[in-house]
Amino acid sequence: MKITDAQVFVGGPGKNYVTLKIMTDQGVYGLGDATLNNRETLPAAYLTDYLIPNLIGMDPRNSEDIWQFFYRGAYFRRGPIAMAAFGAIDMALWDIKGKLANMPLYQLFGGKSREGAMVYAHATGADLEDLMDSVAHFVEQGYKAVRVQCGIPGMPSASYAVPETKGASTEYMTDFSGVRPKVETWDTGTYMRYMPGALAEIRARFGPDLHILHDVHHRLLPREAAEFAKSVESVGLFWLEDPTPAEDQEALRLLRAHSTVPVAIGEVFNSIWECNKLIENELIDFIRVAATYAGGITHVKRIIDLAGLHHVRTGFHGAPSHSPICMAAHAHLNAWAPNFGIQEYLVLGTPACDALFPSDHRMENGMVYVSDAPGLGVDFDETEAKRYTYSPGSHPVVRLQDGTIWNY
Ligand code: GCO
Ligand code: MG
Repeated sequence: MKITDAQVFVGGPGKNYVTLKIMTDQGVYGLGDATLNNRETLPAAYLTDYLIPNLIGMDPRNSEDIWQFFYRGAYFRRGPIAMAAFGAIDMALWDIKGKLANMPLYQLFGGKSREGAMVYAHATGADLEDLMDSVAHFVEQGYKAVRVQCGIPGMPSASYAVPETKGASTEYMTDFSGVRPKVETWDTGTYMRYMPGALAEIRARFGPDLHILHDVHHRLLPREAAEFAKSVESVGLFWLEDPTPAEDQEALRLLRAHSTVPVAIGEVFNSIWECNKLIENELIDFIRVAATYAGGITHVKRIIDLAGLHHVRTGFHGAPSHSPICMAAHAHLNAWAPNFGIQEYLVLGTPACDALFPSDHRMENGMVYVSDAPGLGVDFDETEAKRYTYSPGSHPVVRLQDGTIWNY
């Protein structure tokens, strides 16, 4: 069996999804997601210029060997661009494998460990009252878990992932007016004084059963993160995400020494080599990698298995940055993984997205039910794809009040 051709499409409803389609001489094709948010043309070029010419003629069933060929063959290993490109190929090869076996992927992994996989939504608000409305909206829809982010009184502009005005659109993370970023202002002291009380009010309003998550988005120093984690302990968070920039992994020992708050890290990691020390030293509770830029299903499965040895559960990244193809890969991994924790969930279910990526993975009452179709169980409508083109966008950048650049 041979790969005969592969194509890359960039575009989508409100997002530049990077979709790979691999064709074979047996008519079976596979789909992969190489979307690297706000840098989408780079994995697309890596695929088109270097990887696809090598793929043609390979046997698509040898997904492990193909993964190793590209990973080791690059010599300059890892990095989000390469790993997103390898990830897309890997997903597409697993999709083909499942279609050949006539089985949904979770069966090839070892079957279902659960019926539905719990997901969390993003509740946001320009202020706390606005956020409470947003949480209530998700609770009414049956969500059991929500990530909560709100504007901070006294903070000169919106803090991480919140709209600037009440009830405004949730398109707060990417500005598609070009590649020059808008600037947000951050003040750690204001955040640290306000947020613990706000989280306590959310807990008081919604009661003990709701799983509340909060994302610090890498903005605190290690000592500040330890103080913050200690101060929110009574809220009973499901997790505190990215309390510090994760380059300095030893720094988490300070947080661990002062707090039992569960910690989730890893959405910017692209290989097991960035996760292994955090996992082995049991400095985190949830690992946040994504099948897209952590090298696909083959590589993420290795991370899941390592995590399982150390009581670390999964909490895969599922921001709107990932297409439904990556989310389908996660749906299969989540159905199988014995150490599944939760899934961030934003993309599936919008009519435009469903039209471009038809699938019967189902979301109901805050749970995802995996599709039983062979392979990934998601398709790609190329006619629909013609409606979209690439539009450059950017994450905001963050500065302190005196102008110093800070962490987005
Ligand atoms: C999350 C993330 C995202 C990122 C985004 C960057 O927890 O979902 O922090 O919101 O900011 O994916 O591209
Ligand atoms: Mg995050």
